[in-house]
Amino acid sequence: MPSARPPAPLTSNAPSTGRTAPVHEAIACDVFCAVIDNFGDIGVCWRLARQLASEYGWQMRIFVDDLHAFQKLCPALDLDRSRQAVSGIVIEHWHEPSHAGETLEVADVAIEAFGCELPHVYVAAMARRERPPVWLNLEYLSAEDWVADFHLRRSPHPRYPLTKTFFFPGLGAGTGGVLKERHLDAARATFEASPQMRAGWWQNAIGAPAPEPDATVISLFSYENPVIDSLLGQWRDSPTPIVLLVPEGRISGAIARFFGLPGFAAGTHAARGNLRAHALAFTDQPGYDALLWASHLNFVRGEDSFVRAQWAARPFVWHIYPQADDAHLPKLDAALAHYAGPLPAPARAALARFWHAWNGTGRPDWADFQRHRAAFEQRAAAWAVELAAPGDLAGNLAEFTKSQLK
Ligand code: TRH
Repeated sequence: MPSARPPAPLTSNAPSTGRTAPVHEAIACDVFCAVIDNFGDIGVCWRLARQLASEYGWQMRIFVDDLHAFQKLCPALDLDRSRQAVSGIVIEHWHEPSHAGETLEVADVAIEAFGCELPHVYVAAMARRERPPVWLNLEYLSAEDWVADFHLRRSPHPRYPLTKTFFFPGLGAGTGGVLKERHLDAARATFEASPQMRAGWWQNAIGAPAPEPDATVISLFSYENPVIDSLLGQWRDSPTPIVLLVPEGRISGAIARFFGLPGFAAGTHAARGNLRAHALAFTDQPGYDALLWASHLNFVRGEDSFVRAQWAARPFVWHIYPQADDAHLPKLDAALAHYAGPLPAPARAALARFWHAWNGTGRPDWADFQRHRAAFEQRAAAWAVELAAPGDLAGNLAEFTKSQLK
Protein backbone atom coordinates (compact mmCIF):
# COMPACT_ATOMS: atom_id res chain seq x y z
CA MET A 1 0.00 0.00 0.00
CA PRO A 2 1.44 3.39 -0.89
CA SER A 3 1.87 5.62 2.09
CA ALA A 4 1.30 9.30 1.60
CA ARG A 5 2.51 12.16 3.68
CA PRO A 6 -0.13 13.63 5.92
CA PRO A 7 -2.13 16.20 4.02
CA ALA A 8 -1.08 19.69 4.99
CA PRO A 9 -3.77 21.62 6.83
CA LEU A 10 -5.96 23.97 4.90
CA THR A 11 -5.15 27.57 5.54
CA SER A 12 -8.72 28.61 4.80
CA ASN A 13 -11.19 29.29 7.57
CA ALA A 14 -13.35 26.45 6.38
CA PRO A 15 -13.85 23.79 9.03
CA SER A 16 -12.46 20.37 8.26
CA THR A 17 -13.94 17.14 9.52
CA GLY A 18 -10.62 15.31 9.27
CA ARG A 19 -12.04 12.57 7.10
CA THR A 20 -8.74 10.82 6.51
CA ALA A 21 -7.88 9.71 10.05
CA PRO A 22 -5.34 8.33 10.44
CA VAL A 23 -4.14 10.48 7.60
CA HIS A 24 -0.59 9.18 7.45
CA GLU A 25 -1.73 5.70 6.53
CA ALA A 26 -3.86 6.23 3.48
CA ILE A 27 -4.02 8.51 0.51
CA ALA A 28 -7.22 10.52 0.44
CA CYS A 29 -8.68 10.94 -3.01
CA ASP A 30 -11.67 12.89 -4.31
CA VAL A 31 -13.25 12.01 -7.64
CA PHE A 32 -15.55 14.54 -9.31
CA CYS A 33 -18.03 13.12 -11.81
CA ALA A 34 -20.58 15.02 -13.86
CA VAL A 35 -22.90 12.57 -15.58
CA ILE A 36 -23.33 13.62 -19.22
CA ASP A 37 -25.74 10.81 -20.05
CA ASN A 38 -26.04 7.06 -19.68
CA PHE A 39 -23.96 5.12 -17.18
CA GLY A 40 -20.37 5.22 -18.41
CA ASP A 41 -19.25 8.36 -16.58
CA ILE A 42 -20.29 7.17 -13.16
CA GLY A 43 -19.59 3.54 -14.13
CA VAL A 44 -15.91 4.29 -14.69
CA CYS A 45 -15.63 6.50 -11.58
CA TRP A 46 -17.32 3.94 -9.34
CA ARG A 47 -15.14 1.11 -10.62
CA LEU A 48 -11.97 3.18 -10.23
CA ALA A 49 -12.92 4.33 -6.72
CA ARG A 50 -13.67 0.80 -5.56
CA GLN A 51 -10.41 -0.48 -6.92
CA LEU A 52 -8.28 2.29 -5.42
CA ALA A 53 -9.99 1.67 -2.07
CA SER A 54 -9.84 -2.11 -2.05
CA GLU A 55 -6.45 -2.70 -3.69
CA TYR A 56 -4.49 0.39 -2.65
CA GLY A 57 -6.17 1.31 0.62
CA TRP A 58 -7.03 4.82 -0.56
CA GLN A 59 -9.77 6.73 1.22
CA MET A 60 -12.14 7.53 -1.57
CA ARG A 61 -14.86 10.11 -1.94
CA ILE A 62 -16.96 10.56 -5.07
CA PHE A 63 -18.81 13.77 -5.93
CA VAL A 64 -21.50 12.88 -8.43
CA ASP A 65 -24.30 15.07 -9.75
CA ASP A 66 -26.74 12.30 -10.75
CA LEU A 67 -27.62 9.79 -8.04
CA HIS A 68 -30.35 8.21 -10.23
CA ALA A 69 -27.88 7.06 -12.87
CA PHE A 70 -25.52 5.92 -10.12
CA GLN A 71 -28.21 3.93 -8.32
CA LYS A 72 -28.85 1.78 -11.42
CA LEU A 73 -25.42 0.20 -11.04
CA CYS A 74 -25.17 0.64 -7.27
CA PRO A 75 -28.58 -0.35 -5.89
CA ALA A 76 -27.44 0.25 -2.27
CA LEU A 77 -27.35 3.99 -2.91
CA ASP A 78 -29.95 6.09 -1.04
CA LEU A 79 -31.31 8.78 -3.38
CA ASP A 80 -32.37 11.03 -0.51
CA ARG A 81 -29.01 11.37 1.18
CA SER A 82 -26.61 14.08 0.20
CA ARG A 83 -23.70 12.26 1.86
CA GLN A 84 -23.40 8.54 2.47
CA ALA A 85 -20.89 5.71 2.42
CA VAL A 86 -21.23 2.60 0.25
CA SER A 87 -18.59 -0.13 0.43
CA GLY A 88 -16.42 2.23 2.48
CA ILE A 89 -16.53 4.95 -0.19
CA VAL A 90 -18.00 8.32 0.68
CA ILE A 91 -20.50 9.56 -1.88
CA GLU A 92 -21.48 13.21 -2.01
CA HIS A 93 -24.39 14.39 -4.10
CA TRP A 94 -22.75 17.15 -6.08
CA HIS A 95 -25.57 19.69 -6.27
CA GLU A 96 -24.10 22.45 -8.37
CA PRO A 97 -20.77 23.34 -9.90
CA SER A 98 -19.81 25.54 -6.96
CA HIS A 99 -20.68 22.94 -4.31
CA ALA A 100 -17.83 20.96 -2.76
CA GLY A 101 -19.48 19.12 0.13
CA GLU A 102 -20.94 20.33 3.39
CA THR A 103 -17.48 21.09 4.70
CA LEU A 104 -14.57 21.95 2.50
CA GLU A 105 -11.92 19.27 2.69
CA VAL A 106 -9.19 18.88 0.14
CA ALA A 107 -7.73 15.44 -0.51
CA ASP A 108 -4.20 14.35 -1.43
CA VAL A 109 -5.41 13.50 -4.91
CA ALA A 110 -8.19 15.22 -6.87
CA ILE A 111 -9.49 13.48 -9.98
CA GLU A 112 -11.75 15.39 -12.32
CA ALA A 113 -13.40 12.84 -14.52
CA PHE A 114 -13.82 13.52 -18.22
CA GLY A 115 -13.08 17.22 -18.13
CA CYS A 116 -15.74 18.17 -15.61
CA GLU A 117 -14.67 21.32 -13.82
CA LEU A 118 -13.68 21.21 -10.16
CA PRO A 119 -15.63 23.64 -7.95
CA HIS A 120 -13.81 26.99 -7.75
CA VAL A 121 -13.79 26.94 -3.95
CA TYR A 122 -12.12 23.54 -4.06
CA VAL A 123 -9.44 24.70 -6.51
CA ALA A 124 -8.78 27.78 -4.39
CA ALA A 125 -8.44 25.56 -1.31
CA MET A 126 -6.07 23.25 -3.20
CA ALA A 127 -3.85 26.25 -3.89
CA ARG A 128 -3.82 27.20 -0.22
CA ARG A 129 -2.62 23.78 0.84
CA GLU A 130 1.03 23.63 1.87
CA ARG A 131 1.50 20.57 -0.33
CA PRO A 132 -0.81 20.97 -3.34
CA PRO A 133 -2.79 17.85 -4.20
CA VAL A 134 -2.01 15.71 -7.20
CA TRP A 135 -4.60 16.97 -9.68
CA LEU A 136 -5.56 14.59 -12.45
CA ASN A 137 -7.94 14.97 -15.34
CA LEU A 138 -9.09 11.47 -16.21
CA GLU A 139 -9.97 11.49 -19.91
CA TYR A 140 -12.28 9.30 -21.97
CA LEU A 141 -10.82 6.13 -23.43
CA SER A 142 -9.62 6.26 -27.00
CA ALA A 143 -7.53 3.74 -28.92
CA GLU A 144 -6.05 6.41 -31.18
CA ASP A 145 -2.27 6.76 -31.45
CA TRP A 146 -2.08 10.37 -30.28
CA VAL A 147 -3.25 9.29 -26.82
CA ALA A 148 0.22 8.04 -25.83
CA ASP A 149 1.71 11.47 -26.67
CA PHE A 150 -0.78 13.31 -24.50
CA HIS A 151 -0.85 10.92 -21.56
CA LEU A 152 0.64 12.58 -18.45
CA ARG A 153 0.96 15.98 -20.12
CA ARG A 154 0.82 18.76 -17.59
CA SER A 155 -1.09 21.98 -17.66
CA PRO A 156 -0.20 24.76 -15.19
CA HIS A 157 -3.14 26.67 -13.75
CA PRO A 158 -3.26 30.23 -15.14
CA ARG A 159 -3.59 31.85 -11.69
CA TYR A 160 -2.74 29.38 -8.94
CA PRO A 161 0.49 27.49 -8.27
CA LEU A 162 -1.22 24.27 -9.31
CA THR A 163 -0.59 21.82 -12.12
CA LYS A 164 -3.16 19.52 -13.67
CA THR A 165 -1.98 16.28 -15.29
CA PHE A 166 -3.96 14.65 -18.07
CA PHE A 167 -4.40 10.94 -17.55
CA PHE A 168 -5.41 9.12 -20.73
CA PRO A 169 -6.74 5.57 -20.72
CA GLY A 170 -5.78 3.65 -23.82
CA LEU A 171 -5.32 0.25 -25.39
CA GLY A 172 -1.61 0.43 -26.13
CA ALA A 173 1.88 1.17 -24.83
CA GLY A 174 2.50 4.58 -23.31
CA THR A 175 -1.13 5.13 -22.28
CA GLY A 176 -2.75 4.83 -18.85
CA GLY A 177 -4.26 1.44 -19.77
CA VAL A 178 -7.80 0.44 -18.84
CA LEU A 179 -9.41 -0.56 -15.56
CA LYS A 180 -8.96 -4.14 -14.43
CA GLU A 181 -9.36 -5.44 -10.91
CA ARG A 182 -6.73 -7.86 -9.61
CA HIS A 183 -9.30 -10.54 -8.89
CA LEU A 184 -11.06 -10.32 -12.27
CA ASP A 185 -9.41 -13.19 -14.15
CA ALA A 186 -9.77 -15.49 -11.15
CA ALA A 187 -13.44 -14.56 -10.77
CA ARG A 188 -14.07 -15.33 -14.44
CA ALA A 189 -12.16 -18.63 -14.24
CA THR A 190 -14.20 -19.66 -11.21
CA PHE A 191 -17.46 -18.86 -13.00
CA GLU A 192 -16.41 -20.70 -16.14
CA ALA A 193 -15.23 -23.76 -14.21
CA SER A 194 -18.31 -24.08 -12.02
CA PRO A 195 -21.39 -25.75 -13.55
CA GLN A 196 -23.28 -24.90 -10.35
CA MET A 197 -22.48 -21.21 -10.56
CA ARG A 198 -23.46 -21.07 -14.21
CA ALA A 199 -26.68 -23.02 -13.62
CA GLY A 200 -27.51 -20.66 -10.74
CA TRP A 201 -26.78 -17.68 -12.95
CA TRP A 202 -29.17 -18.88 -15.67
CA GLN A 203 -31.90 -19.70 -13.19
CA ASN A 204 -31.61 -16.25 -11.70
CA ALA A 205 -31.37 -14.44 -15.05
CA ILE A 206 -34.13 -16.15 -17.05
CA GLY A 207 -35.78 -18.50 -14.58
CA ALA A 208 -34.72 -21.56 -16.59
CA PRO A 209 -31.68 -23.79 -17.08
CA ALA A 210 -28.82 -22.92 -19.45
CA PRO A 211 -29.71 -23.34 -23.15
CA GLU A 212 -28.87 -26.38 -25.24
CA PRO A 213 -25.16 -26.73 -26.20
CA ASP A 214 -25.64 -25.81 -29.87
CA ALA A 215 -27.29 -22.48 -29.00
CA THR A 216 -25.34 -19.26 -29.44
CA VAL A 217 -25.84 -17.00 -26.43
CA ILE A 218 -25.63 -13.29 -27.19
CA SER A 219 -25.83 -10.38 -24.77
CA LEU A 220 -27.08 -7.12 -26.23
CA PHE A 221 -26.25 -3.80 -24.52
CA SER A 222 -26.62 -1.12 -27.12
CA TYR A 223 -27.95 2.28 -28.04
CA GLU A 224 -30.92 2.51 -30.42
CA ASN A 225 -29.76 1.01 -33.68
CA PRO A 226 -31.49 1.13 -37.10
CA VAL A 227 -30.03 -2.22 -38.21
CA ILE A 228 -31.33 -4.18 -35.23
CA ASP A 229 -34.40 -5.37 -37.19
CA SER A 230 -32.23 -6.82 -39.91
CA LEU A 231 -30.12 -8.67 -37.36
CA LEU A 232 -33.11 -9.97 -35.42
CA GLY A 233 -34.52 -11.29 -38.69
CA GLN A 234 -31.26 -13.08 -39.47
CA TRP A 235 -31.17 -14.60 -35.98
CA ARG A 236 -34.80 -15.73 -36.35
CA ASP A 237 -33.79 -17.55 -39.55
CA SER A 238 -30.51 -18.91 -38.15
CA PRO A 239 -29.92 -22.66 -38.71
CA THR A 240 -28.99 -23.04 -35.03
CA PRO A 241 -30.69 -21.58 -31.94
CA ILE A 242 -29.86 -18.03 -30.86
CA VAL A 243 -30.49 -17.00 -27.25
CA LEU A 244 -30.53 -13.24 -26.86
CA LEU A 245 -30.09 -11.63 -23.42
CA VAL A 246 -31.12 -7.99 -23.31
CA PRO A 247 -30.59 -5.83 -20.22
CA GLU A 248 -33.45 -3.33 -20.01
CA GLY A 249 -32.47 -0.15 -21.80
CA ARG A 250 -32.37 1.90 -24.96
CA ILE A 251 -32.63 -1.03 -27.40
CA SER A 252 -35.56 -2.65 -25.56
CA GLY A 253 -38.24 -0.80 -27.55
CA ALA A 254 -36.95 -2.20 -30.84
CA ILE A 255 -36.88 -5.74 -29.46
CA ALA A 256 -40.47 -5.35 -28.28
CA ARG A 257 -41.58 -4.12 -31.73
CA PHE A 258 -39.89 -7.06 -33.46
CA PHE A 259 -41.85 -9.51 -31.32
CA GLY A 260 -45.06 -7.47 -31.49
CA LEU A 261 -45.01 -6.80 -27.75
CA PRO A 262 -45.93 -3.60 -25.91
CA GLY A 263 -42.57 -3.55 -24.12
CA PHE A 264 -39.54 -5.62 -23.26
CA ALA A 265 -39.18 -5.08 -19.53
CA ALA A 266 -37.11 -7.37 -17.32
CA GLY A 267 -38.72 -10.78 -17.04
CA THR A 268 -40.20 -10.72 -20.56
CA HIS A 269 -39.48 -13.73 -22.81
CA ALA A 270 -40.22 -13.99 -26.52
CA ALA A 271 -39.47 -16.35 -29.39
CA ARG A 272 -39.67 -16.30 -33.20
CA GLY A 273 -38.18 -18.97 -35.42
CA ASN A 274 -34.81 -19.94 -34.01
CA LEU A 275 -34.49 -16.78 -31.91
CA ARG A 276 -35.39 -16.72 -28.21
CA ALA A 277 -35.01 -13.43 -26.36
CA HIS A 278 -35.02 -12.67 -22.64
CA ALA A 279 -35.18 -9.23 -21.05
CA LEU A 280 -32.92 -8.94 -18.02
CA ALA A 281 -32.92 -6.50 -15.14
CA PHE A 282 -30.07 -3.98 -15.06
CA THR A 283 -27.65 -5.36 -12.45
CA ASP A 284 -24.72 -4.05 -10.47
CA GLN A 285 -21.31 -4.12 -12.19
CA PRO A 286 -20.20 -7.58 -11.00
CA GLY A 287 -23.56 -8.91 -12.23
CA TYR A 288 -22.87 -7.42 -15.64
CA ASP A 289 -19.50 -9.20 -15.82
CA ALA A 290 -21.27 -12.51 -15.20
CA LEU A 291 -23.62 -11.77 -18.13
CA LEU A 292 -20.57 -11.28 -20.37
CA TRP A 293 -19.05 -14.57 -19.16
CA ALA A 294 -22.32 -16.45 -19.66
CA SER A 295 -22.53 -15.36 -23.31
CA HIS A 296 -20.64 -16.50 -26.41
CA LEU A 297 -20.80 -13.07 -28.01
CA ASN A 298 -21.33 -9.67 -26.41
CA PHE A 299 -22.70 -6.51 -27.94
CA VAL A 300 -21.36 -3.66 -25.82
CA ARG A 301 -21.30 0.11 -26.02
CA GLY A 302 -19.72 3.32 -24.71
CA GLU A 303 -16.59 2.84 -22.66
CA ASP A 304 -16.82 0.65 -19.60
CA SER A 305 -18.81 -2.26 -21.05
CA PHE A 306 -16.48 -2.11 -24.07
CA VAL A 307 -13.55 -2.72 -21.72
CA ARG A 308 -15.31 -5.43 -19.72
CA ALA A 309 -16.09 -7.34 -22.93
CA GLN A 310 -12.37 -7.38 -23.72
CA TRP A 311 -11.53 -8.82 -20.30
CA ALA A 312 -14.26 -11.41 -20.79
CA ALA A 313 -12.04 -12.74 -23.60
CA ARG A 314 -14.98 -13.49 -25.91
CA PRO A 315 -15.81 -12.05 -29.30
CA PHE A 316 -17.67 -8.76 -29.03
CA VAL A 317 -19.26 -6.08 -31.17
CA TRP A 318 -18.87 -2.46 -30.12
CA HIS A 319 -21.53 0.21 -30.46
CA ILE A 320 -19.35 3.27 -29.98
CA TYR A 321 -20.82 6.38 -28.34
CA PRO A 322 -21.85 8.52 -31.33
CA GLN A 323 -20.33 11.99 -31.56
CA ALA A 324 -21.06 15.02 -33.72
CA ASP A 325 -19.53 15.03 -37.22
CA ASP A 326 -18.83 11.30 -36.95
CA ALA A 327 -15.84 12.05 -34.73
CA HIS A 328 -16.31 8.59 -33.26
CA LEU A 329 -15.57 6.72 -36.49
CA PRO A 330 -11.75 7.14 -36.42
CA LYS A 331 -11.92 5.92 -32.81
CA LEU A 332 -13.80 2.83 -33.90
CA ASP A 333 -11.18 2.10 -36.54
CA ALA A 334 -8.34 2.73 -34.08
CA ALA A 335 -9.83 0.12 -31.75
CA LEU A 336 -10.25 -2.29 -34.65
CA ALA A 337 -6.59 -1.79 -35.60
CA HIS A 338 -5.48 -2.89 -32.11
CA TYR A 339 -7.98 -5.65 -31.64
CA ALA A 340 -8.37 -7.11 -35.11
CA GLY A 341 -4.92 -6.34 -36.54
CA PRO A 342 -3.43 -9.84 -36.12
CA LEU A 343 -6.52 -11.69 -37.44
CA PRO A 344 -6.21 -13.45 -40.81
CA ALA A 345 -7.22 -10.95 -43.52
CA PRO A 346 -10.67 -12.44 -44.34
CA ALA A 347 -11.65 -12.59 -40.66
CA ARG A 348 -10.32 -9.09 -40.05
CA ALA A 349 -12.35 -7.75 -42.96
CA ALA A 350 -15.49 -9.57 -41.79
CA LEU A 351 -15.14 -8.15 -38.28
CA ALA A 352 -14.59 -4.63 -39.61
CA ARG A 353 -17.65 -4.99 -41.89
CA PHE A 354 -19.80 -6.15 -39.00
CA TRP A 355 -18.62 -3.43 -36.58
CA HIS A 356 -19.05 -0.77 -39.27
CA ALA A 357 -22.54 -2.01 -40.07
CA TRP A 358 -23.48 -1.98 -36.39
CA ASN A 359 -22.25 1.63 -36.29
CA GLY A 360 -24.16 2.91 -39.27
CA THR A 361 -22.30 1.85 -42.41
CA GLY A 362 -23.88 -1.05 -44.27
CA ARG A 363 -25.98 -3.99 -43.19
CA PRO A 364 -24.71 -6.57 -40.67
CA ASP A 365 -24.24 -10.02 -42.21
CA TRP A 366 -24.59 -12.64 -39.49
CA ALA A 367 -23.56 -15.59 -41.68
CA ASP A 368 -20.39 -13.74 -42.69
CA PHE A 369 -19.62 -13.09 -39.01
CA GLN A 370 -20.36 -16.66 -37.96
CA ARG A 371 -17.98 -18.08 -40.55
CA HIS A 372 -15.07 -16.54 -38.64
CA ARG A 373 -16.27 -17.25 -35.10
CA ALA A 374 -13.39 -19.62 -34.30
CA ALA A 375 -10.81 -17.01 -35.36
CA PHE A 376 -12.63 -14.34 -33.35
CA GLU A 377 -12.61 -16.57 -30.27
CA GLN A 378 -8.88 -17.19 -30.53
CA ARG A 379 -8.18 -13.55 -31.07
CA ALA A 380 -10.33 -12.46 -28.11
CA ALA A 381 -8.32 -14.69 -25.77
CA ALA A 382 -4.97 -13.44 -27.13
CA TRP A 383 -6.10 -9.82 -26.99
CA ALA A 384 -7.06 -10.06 -23.32
CA VAL A 385 -3.40 -10.90 -22.61
CA GLU A 386 -2.04 -8.11 -24.85
CA LEU A 387 -4.38 -5.54 -23.33
CA ALA A 388 -2.86 -6.16 -19.91
CA ALA A 389 0.62 -5.17 -21.13
CA PRO A 390 0.47 -1.40 -20.37
CA GLY A 391 -0.66 -2.22 -16.81
CA ASP A 392 -4.11 -1.50 -15.44
CA LEU A 393 -5.40 2.03 -15.11
CA ALA A 394 -5.80 2.12 -11.32
CA GLY A 395 -2.31 0.66 -10.85
CA ASN A 396 -0.78 3.15 -13.28
CA LEU A 397 -2.63 6.01 -11.64
CA ALA A 398 -1.55 4.91 -8.15
CA GLU A 399 2.05 4.59 -9.28
CA PHE A 400 2.06 8.02 -10.89
CA THR A 401 0.51 9.56 -7.79
CA LYS A 402 3.09 7.93 -5.56
CA SER A 403 5.87 9.42 -7.66
CA GLN A 404 4.30 12.87 -7.26
CA LEU A 405 3.77 12.60 -3.51
CA LYS A 406 7.40 11.67 -2.75
O1 TRH B 1 -23.85 3.77 -20.54
P1 TRH B 1 -22.86 4.01 -21.61
O2 TRH B 1 -23.40 4.23 -22.93
O3 TRH B 1 -21.93 5.20 -21.20
C1 TRH B 1 -21.42 6.12 -22.13
C2 TRH B 1 -19.98 5.98 -22.36
O4 TRH B 1 -19.26 5.94 -21.17
C3 TRH B 1 -19.49 7.11 -23.22
O5 TRH B 1 -18.12 7.00 -23.41
C4 TRH B 1 -19.80 8.40 -22.53
O6 TRH B 1 -19.39 9.45 -23.30
C5 TRH B 1 -21.28 8.45 -22.33
O7 TRH B 1 -21.70 7.35 -21.55
C6 TRH B 1 -21.68 9.72 -21.64
O8 TRH B 1 -21.90 2.71 -21.71
P2 TRH B 1 -20.75 2.17 -20.74
O9 TRH B 1 -19.56 3.08 -20.76
O10 TRH B 1 -20.53 0.80 -21.11
O11 TRH B 1 -21.36 2.22 -19.28
C7 TRH B 1 -22.32 1.32 -18.86
C8 TRH B 1 -22.07 0.95 -17.40
O12 TRH B 1 -23.17 0.23 -16.88
C9 TRH B 1 -20.86 0.04 -17.23
O13 TRH B 1 -20.15 0.39 -16.05
C10 TRH B 1 -21.46 -1.34 -17.08
C11 TRH B 1 -22.70 -0.99 -16.31
N1 TRH B 1 -23.80 -1.97 -16.34
C12 TRH B 1 -24.19 -2.54 -15.15
O14 TRH B 1 -23.58 -2.27 -14.10
N2 TRH B 1 -25.24 -3.41 -15.17
C13 TRH B 1 -25.91 -3.73 -16.30
O15 TRH B 1 -26.87 -4.53 -16.25
C14 TRH B 1 -25.47 -3.14 -17.53
C15 TRH B 1 -26.17 -3.50 -18.81
C16 TRH B 1 -24.42 -2.25 -17.52
